[in-house]
Amino acid sequence: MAKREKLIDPGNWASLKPFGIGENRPNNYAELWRAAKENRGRLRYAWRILRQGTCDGCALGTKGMHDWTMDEIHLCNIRLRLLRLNTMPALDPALLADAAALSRKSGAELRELGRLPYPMVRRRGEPGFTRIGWEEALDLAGGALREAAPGRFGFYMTSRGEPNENYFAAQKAVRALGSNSIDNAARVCHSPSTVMLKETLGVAATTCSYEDWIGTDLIVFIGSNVANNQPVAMKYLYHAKKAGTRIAVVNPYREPGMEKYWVPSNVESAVFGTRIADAYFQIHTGGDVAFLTGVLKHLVERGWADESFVADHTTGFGETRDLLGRLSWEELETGCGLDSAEMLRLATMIGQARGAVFVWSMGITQHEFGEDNVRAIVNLGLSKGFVGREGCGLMPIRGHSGVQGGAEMGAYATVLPGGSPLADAARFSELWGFEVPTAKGRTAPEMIDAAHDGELDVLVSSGGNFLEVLPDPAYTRAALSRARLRVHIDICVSGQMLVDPAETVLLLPAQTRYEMVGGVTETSTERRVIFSPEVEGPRIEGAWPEWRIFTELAARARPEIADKVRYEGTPQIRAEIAAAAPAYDGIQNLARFGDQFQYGGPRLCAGWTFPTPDGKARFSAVSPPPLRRADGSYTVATRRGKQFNSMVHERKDSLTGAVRDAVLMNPADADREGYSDGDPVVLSSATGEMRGRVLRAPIAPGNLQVHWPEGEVLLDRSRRSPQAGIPDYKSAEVMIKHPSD
Ligand SMILES: Nc1nc2c(c(=O)[nH]1)N[C@H]1C(S)=C(S)[C@@H](COP(=O)(O)OP(=O)(O)OC[C@H]3O[C@@H](n4cnc5c(=O)[nH]c(N)nc54)[C@H](O)[C@@H]3O)O[C@H]1N2
Ligand SMILES: Nc1nc2c(c(=O)[nH]1)N[C@H]1C(S)=C(S)[C@@H](COP(=O)(O)OP(=O)(O)OC[C@H]3O[C@@H](n4cnc5c(=O)[nH]c(N)nc54)[C@H](O)[C@@H]3O)O[C@H]1N2
Ligand code: SF4
Ligand SMILES: [Mo]
Repeated sequence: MAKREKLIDPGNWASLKPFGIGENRPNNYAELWRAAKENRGRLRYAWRILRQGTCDGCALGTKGMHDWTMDEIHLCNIRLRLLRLNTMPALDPALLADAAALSRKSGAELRELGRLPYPMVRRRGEPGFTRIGWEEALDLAGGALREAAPGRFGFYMTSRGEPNENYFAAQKAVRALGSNSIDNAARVCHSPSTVMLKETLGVAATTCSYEDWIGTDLIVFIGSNVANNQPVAMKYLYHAKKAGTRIAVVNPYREPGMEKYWVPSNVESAVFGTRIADAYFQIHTGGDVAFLTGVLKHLVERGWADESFVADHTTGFGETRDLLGRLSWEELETGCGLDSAEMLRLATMIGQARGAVFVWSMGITQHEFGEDNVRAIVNLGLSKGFVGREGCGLMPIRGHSGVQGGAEMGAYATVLPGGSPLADAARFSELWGFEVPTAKGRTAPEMIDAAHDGELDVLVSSGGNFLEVLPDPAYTRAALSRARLRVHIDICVSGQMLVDPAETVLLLPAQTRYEMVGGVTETSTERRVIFSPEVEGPRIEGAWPEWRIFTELAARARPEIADKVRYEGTPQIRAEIAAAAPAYDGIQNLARFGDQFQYGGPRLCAGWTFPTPDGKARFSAVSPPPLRRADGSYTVATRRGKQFNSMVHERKDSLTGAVRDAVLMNPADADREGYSDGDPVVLSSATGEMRGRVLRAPIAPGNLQVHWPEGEVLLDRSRRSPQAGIPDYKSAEVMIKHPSD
């Protein structure tokens, strides 16, 4: 595959206006200034974190400010915005004495108070938190865990910043307590991708490397907005385009950053911008199965599929082809809102490509039919044998830096370390010397259900903020207020901590990944296990590494197995990860800055042997889901703006121009309803109402988008996907009205 890049390439310029004057685009130099100002007093520490640490933002993965894909600086404004979480000093514990006053603050104001310095407790009837010692706090929580039956506690972990070592120690501690009820943010993120890739290919991770993007014939982005969410990926795309790669985007909204982008550190792109998408397919929200199946139908009917690959290395193609024959064009067109000619346009791009990478993200997974969406993508990839070779791959691009490792370490209610099924518990019982349960644990949303129904005595939440990351905040708030003991392990204050205690709320201060003695590892989207050393700098006196908090909780609850769950440090945890998860063999040798390995090599399924029972990949016959929208209603998806998940950073998203309460609406819909830009509107669903302001935007008609967490009030918590149990964050049915109506 040709990887030679053109020196300059005006064909890919976004604009002849230098620096994209007048366009919505982030100002990266202002971001640098801002970071310097925010971290003043701790600038040297901030700089060491950037230079020596593995980025704690998204899951592209770095060593310091470099990576393994290109020979350039790797840094973006997400990382700069997150720096302060690592450098800020401790807060004054007296500030936590008045929970009601704190509840009136925004999430950003709470974070800005500073780092949690000591364990704090608040009992029912008390106005706020008071300091307690670690011993007392651990005994209190350990005692409650000892008394609770294994079905009556749940552990959740964010993926924000979390290293593999914390996940591994935590899941082992929970299993030592006799339960599999430990889950992490991967559940609400890419869980349908992992479960379906395992079922269809026998692997549960991205099959290729980022370098497969550069110079391949085609990259297809489906429900993924890397311009906002993995910004350095835009640099990879700049290089890919210069090497001749074409890019197609399947998305209801014409993401401005996916159309054209100004890569700040590449002179040509910084001045003239880069045209990213060569073709844009604006389907209906939830229209992916219909659209991609239509594309597949064209590919198969025109004889563009790779028949020998399909015959020799896959099963299930017969049923899929039969189904394609039965599905009418009309049905597929109505399902996605685009006509068969558009399906043919993408089919032609795929048909002509010698290699292609399919990249997908939350627009695919966060649906009631997330698994079917992933199946439809895998079908397309398999039809051309676009897996296991150079320039080809299936890539569920990951969000949080910790999220790829979270489930692979077993911090997951449905699998053990290394993705082993719960049925393999006996192997782990032998390894660890205590009985590992086989019953499925509660997933994150199920923990909240259990708490709501009075069936949870202890809820331990490491980071995250259920009030802002799950549908239906009123329900979540009620649930939180019913768990007898809540333990929040965190680095700063968040809204969920302030919900009144049923009996007791404990706050336990954690260290960041850069503070942890012995260093830590994270796993990136491309399965690279990267060492991140301890970075010299100021420390929060009372904060503990999380692995130690989890293991101490288990040790206090079950003193008889205390020595089986305790560790001396992160090197010992890594040694045990290598023993528990064979793919991670090698992690025990990572000890210095720059140490890393890519498990499975650059490409999984290389040589077309699939680790499935019969060695073949599987097609799945998937039908488009029924369209459920009632007359006059709209489908609303929640999206990201200038934020890092529940942590909102800015009122206005500089890529889209949307302010926090913007309701992105198709101009024809806005005209028909009589709305101009900025007009106040109320969106109402069966769950709740949200006030917003219309922003006319290039989005497929009948579809709306709002930011989350604000949009969480509209979402139906009972809509979850069948296998992975991911909440449907991307298609709520709403009516729209003027506030005075
Ligand atoms: N700056 C920043 N970076 C982040 C994060 C952040 O919050 N802020 N979060 C991190 C995390 S945890 C994650 S998981 C990733 C998320 O990264 P993304 O998945 O890219 O983020 P989202 O904004 O949720 O939306 C994805 C895209 O799906 C589209 N979409 C919505 N519904 C549909 C649909 O039905 N079909 C299709 N084809 N497309 C649809 C939306 O228009 C949007 O462009 O980003 C990570 N990186
Ligand atoms: N409506 C809607 N909801 C969604 C989504 C969506 O697209 N739409 N996306 C979902 C997705 S993809 C994801 S991944 C989840 C994210 O869900 P989570 O991972 O649960 O949430 P975050 O917002 O990333 O968590 C941020 C909080 O974690 C804490 N924190 C920050 N850094 C650290 C640290 O280093 N250690 C510890 N222990 N705590 C820390 C802080 O309290 C901070 O407020 O949200 C999901 N929720
Ligand atoms: S693109 Fe992701 S990994 Fe790279 S610097 Fe930005 S947040 Fe970090
Ligand atoms: Mo995510």
